[in-house]
Parts: sequence; structure tokens; C-alpha cells
Amino acid sequence: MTETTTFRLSDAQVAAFHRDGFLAIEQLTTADEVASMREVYDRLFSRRDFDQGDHLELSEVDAEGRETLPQILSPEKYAPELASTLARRNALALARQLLGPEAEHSGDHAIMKPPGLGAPTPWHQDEAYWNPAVLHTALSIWMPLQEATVENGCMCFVPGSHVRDVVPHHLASADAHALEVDSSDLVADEVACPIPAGGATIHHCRTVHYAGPNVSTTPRRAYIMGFHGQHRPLPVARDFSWQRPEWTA
Ligand SMILES: O=C(O)CCC(=O)C(=O)O
Repeated sequence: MTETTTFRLSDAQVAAFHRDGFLAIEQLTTADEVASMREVYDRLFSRRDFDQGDHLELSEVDAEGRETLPQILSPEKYAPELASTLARRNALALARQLLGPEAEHSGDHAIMKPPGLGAPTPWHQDEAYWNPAVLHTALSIWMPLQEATVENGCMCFVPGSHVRDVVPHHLASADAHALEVDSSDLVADEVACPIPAGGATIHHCRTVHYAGPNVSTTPRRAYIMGFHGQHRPLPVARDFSWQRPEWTA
């Protein structure tokens, strides 16, 4: 990343992120870049030759064998142009403003909800997927490549939930890779964040969040960029018994 960016959040936006554990912004990149990323995205979701583990069904295939919540991990490995976008540069600037100047990019992923059959992404905290022996300082920047609406599965957050530790989760179903919080009591006062194409939501790794099903007639394409600050190794690993053995391997 050689080019610089002048992208900045206001003091009020920074304060809102630290208070609520999430933030929505109207524009992270240009309409032209969204259009070119969308072409790359659709090409990636039509290929099948991924390395082991880089293409996962987060939910369950339907009765006709169609994926309902496909995810591609490290899409930039398959389309290197995704690593040098304006969106990525702006996202890094924003992550450094929120986590500190030492923040670094940790990886991208892409989650698609097919039209009409896109499954809900269950309520969860991202840190529940990660190494329990480390206290993570991290955030995700979620950018839709079309307008994100309640109808097509925009992000929803529980304000202030990032101040908790990681709460118990379970696999959403036997064949699924998606985790879900055990207790629905945690889900209160949730805020849905519809945003334009090329806008973004930013959430802390312990913010409880969800994205609804896609009941619209067009795909919901989300491109997600992860960033981490300093991690703190814990003297004793937490018990994340819900993780699949292959994740920690
Ligand atoms: O795109 C989605 O449906 C969910 C995204 C998500 O959970 C995340 O970015 O942490």
C-alpha cells in the first residue's frame, strides 16, 4: 500500500464507535471502485477452485443443493487487485484512528447472500471464532457492493455489547460453520444499519451482531476487511468449547 489517504472520521464518530461498538458511514470508496470490485466479486463467487478452507458454506445448502450463505476467505489471494483498493487504504486509515497507529490489516473475507434464499447470519461476536488464548483488539469494516437494506440483509448491532467478554456460543447447526450466541437475552435494542453501496459499517470484535436473510431479488454482496491492534496473550486460555477442532489446528 504505497498511496496515502486523507480519510478521517470526525471526533463524534470516533466517540460513537467507542461508546456503541459500531459505526455506519455513508462512503468509504467511489462508485467506480464499487462497480469494479463487484465484477471481481461475482467472478470469485462463480469459481470452485479454492484452496482447502477458503470457501465455506456458513449456513446450510437448501433442498436443491444451493448454497445459502457462502463465504470466501482471503479473496485477495485469488484477486490480488483487491489488496490495493482505495477502500482498503481508507479502511486502514480508519482502523488506525480507532485502534491506534499500530493497527494492521489482518485479512479480508466476502459473504454473499443469494437472492431469495440468502440465509440469516446468526447473532454472534467475531472473537468467538478466534484463538481463546489471546485477548484480541480488532475491528471489521463491512462494505456492501450494492445498497444494503433490511430486505437484503444489512448489518444489525447490539449497542454497547462490545464491553462484555466473549459470551457462550454454539454452532448454528450441525453442518454449519456459523456460530450463534447461546442466549437471545443479549439481543436488545438492536440497530439495523442500511447503507449505500460503498458505504461501510465498522464493528468491534466483541460487538454482538447479525445480518438478516436476503428476501430481495438481487444478491447481497458484502466485502469485509479485518484489522487488529495489539493482542494480549492470556495466562490461561478461555474455554471456547464451541469451536470446531479444525479451526484451532
Ligand atoms: O455479511 C454478513 O452476513 C455477516 C458479516 C459478519 O458477521 C461480520 O463481518 O463479522
